[in-house]
Amino acid sequence: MKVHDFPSPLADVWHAADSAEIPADLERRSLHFSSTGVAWHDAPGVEGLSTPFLLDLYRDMALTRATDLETVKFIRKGLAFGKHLMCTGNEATAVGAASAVRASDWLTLAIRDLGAWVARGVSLDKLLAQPCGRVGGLTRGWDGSLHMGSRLARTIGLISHLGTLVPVAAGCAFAARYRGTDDVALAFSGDGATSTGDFHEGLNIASVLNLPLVIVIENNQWAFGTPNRLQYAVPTLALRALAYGRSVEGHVIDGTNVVTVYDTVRRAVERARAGHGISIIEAVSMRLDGHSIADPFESYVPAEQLAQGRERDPIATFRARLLAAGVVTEAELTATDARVTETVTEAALAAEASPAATDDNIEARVFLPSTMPYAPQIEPPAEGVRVSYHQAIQDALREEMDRDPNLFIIGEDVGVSNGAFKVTEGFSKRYDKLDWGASWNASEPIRQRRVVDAPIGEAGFCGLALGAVTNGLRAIVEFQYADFASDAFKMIVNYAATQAARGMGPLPLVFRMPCGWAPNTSIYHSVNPESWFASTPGLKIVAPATAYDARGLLKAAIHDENPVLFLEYKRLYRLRPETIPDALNVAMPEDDYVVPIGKGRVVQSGRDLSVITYGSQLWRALEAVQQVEREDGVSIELVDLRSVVPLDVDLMAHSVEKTNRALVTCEAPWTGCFGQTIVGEIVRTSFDDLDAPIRLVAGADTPVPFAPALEAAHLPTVEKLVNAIREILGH
Ligand SMILES: Cc1ncc(C[n+]2csc(CCOP(=O)(O)OP(=O)(O)O)c2C)c(N)n1
Repeated sequence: MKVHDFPSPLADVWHAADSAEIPADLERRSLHFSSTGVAWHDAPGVEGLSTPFLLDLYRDMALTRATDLETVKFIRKGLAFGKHLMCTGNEATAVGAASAVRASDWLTLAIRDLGAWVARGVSLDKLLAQPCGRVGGLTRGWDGSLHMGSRLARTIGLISHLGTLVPVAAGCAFAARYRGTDDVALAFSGDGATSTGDFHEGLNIASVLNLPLVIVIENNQWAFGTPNRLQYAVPTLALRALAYGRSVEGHVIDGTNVVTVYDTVRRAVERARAGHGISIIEAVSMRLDGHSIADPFESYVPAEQLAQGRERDPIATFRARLLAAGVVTEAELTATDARVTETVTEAALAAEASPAATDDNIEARVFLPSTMPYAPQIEPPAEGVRVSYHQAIQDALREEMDRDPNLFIIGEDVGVSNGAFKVTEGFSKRYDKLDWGASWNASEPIRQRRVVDAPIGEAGFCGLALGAVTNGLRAIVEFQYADFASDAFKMIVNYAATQAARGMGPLPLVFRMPCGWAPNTSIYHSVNPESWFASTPGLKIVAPATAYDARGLLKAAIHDENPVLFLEYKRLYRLRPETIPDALNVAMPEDDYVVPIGKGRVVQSGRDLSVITYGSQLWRALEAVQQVEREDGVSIELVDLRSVVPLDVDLMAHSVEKTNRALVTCEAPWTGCFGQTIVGEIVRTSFDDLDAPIRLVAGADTPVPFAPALEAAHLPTVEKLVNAIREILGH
């Protein structure tokens, strides 16, 4: 693409980027973009670095290559399995960049970053045991070669979903700054991964919050089988830095020269550490092997391009450069090569000796144990305060924010305007001393720390929260409506839910999701999202229907070491206690308490039928139960499960054992709703106790409509429940 006549003040920048002979120019000089314009900088020589350090860089690249090759040998011998993605060609970028940060900085990795592990000093035994599914691997057999991380080494391994880790890296940087340290986060990304929305959302939020972040784009010309020219339409990816803000800078550098990478990243890291802004470094190289070892890449990569890439092999060229500069001898390099071979051979033996991963109880890996600071309380007290559902959530949040200075809230509009439903009313003033009315036109930067207004982009702010929590904070993410959680789906199901299985330790994060039907909310603001998430192990899901449960479950969720989805029902928010039916207008104890996650409650006991539900459907169920009891003189037990995952299977079984009849109801549409899972559990545990078929009353299989008559046709109304209850009782 040629854009010489680009009609804007940025024309010179575009011109420089567009006409640069990449990669040829980059051997000699690097291209730099900033808000002040474009500049070329000479590539650094080896002279400024000590010989031992240069030899370390050489050794780490050689160790990376040798470990990669050993893994392929393992696969051929049948010791390792899964597909291996080689890093050949990328050693200089991974090793150079990872050597430019300190141990307390965070790294998030992309596909070809074995070299970063090596530079971080993580044992090769672990790196080789990983693809063999051995106990000695970083995930102890729970994933293969790439998807491994180490909290200890402050390194977050790739999850499969590309782009996801840029917001997560922003979160690591957020937590560093939150605690007042000067640590930074460095995120690696492939060139292809830059096309994802997450990459953009992460950069945007990091730039708005001025976080200490460095991005290294490993531009190896190909994303699997797609060449760059079909991936993006800018002359270089680093040019995009200018779109993210005045203090964001871009560099295009030779990614095959370890010294250039090291030097550029080191400067960018210092800049980030000093609070001067984000840098996007595009390190240009060539993928010298297939996407994976199963990929016949020579059938689609032009032979000439591959030959050019092989001439620029990062290890061979560095060797030649060191010798040409006269800083090391051939003998020193040969001795280093011999040590590399020896180290990898020893590591391979150790990996082979590591036992294969087996486990008697694989489910124990899904959730980490949690300790609650307050007494668990299953039943509400007879006497105590009665507040609205909204007030109960707000009180729980405020009390926990008061207690734990490491707890923060992030979401759209939660600060300046107190949140879409005003749940965080006054929080911004209380915790961040932000008085927007007085400071809206002041020139100083806006200070938000504990109550953070996020730019619109659920993946961006959820990812930020995930990174911050991985780096030691606790977080509450507020979604404006649960419906928008679909924009953050991979953050929740692919990152948060897998944290424990990936061996990355606790993830104390609550996703607050205002959900469910309320009058006229229709298609996009009414979802009951539990079945989107319940089939993903690793997420706890709670669904309180009373103020008492909301307060107790929110506190339990905040203190849980695992991600919890807190479903809050917006149609219940503002109901005043005096208007609430007695059975649901439950009192709260004076003292702090938690409602244990996974424990339901019998709202009223009965003999003839068990009505089992959760969430706001409890309200319709109660009305229906009371009507049938009144009109037909029967006795019905009403069970509120309160939690969806884990599910209180015992409570349901005990109830059905007593009544011998069951009706399950939930508000979500019929097909695939969580009510179906509940029915399945009752069949599994209580089939022999049943004297009548189980009935399920759920929403109709339509989107939620808008007009009142259509709403009534869609919803599992009191009338539909009454009819179903009578049918079962008449069986
Ligand atoms: C969001 C997402 N879509 C698709 C894939 C499948 N996939 C795995 S690797 C890859 C190409 C990655 O290219 P790039 O980001 O340039 O990294 P490289 O492999 O070149 O280092 C694709 C499409 C994925 N992992 N994530």
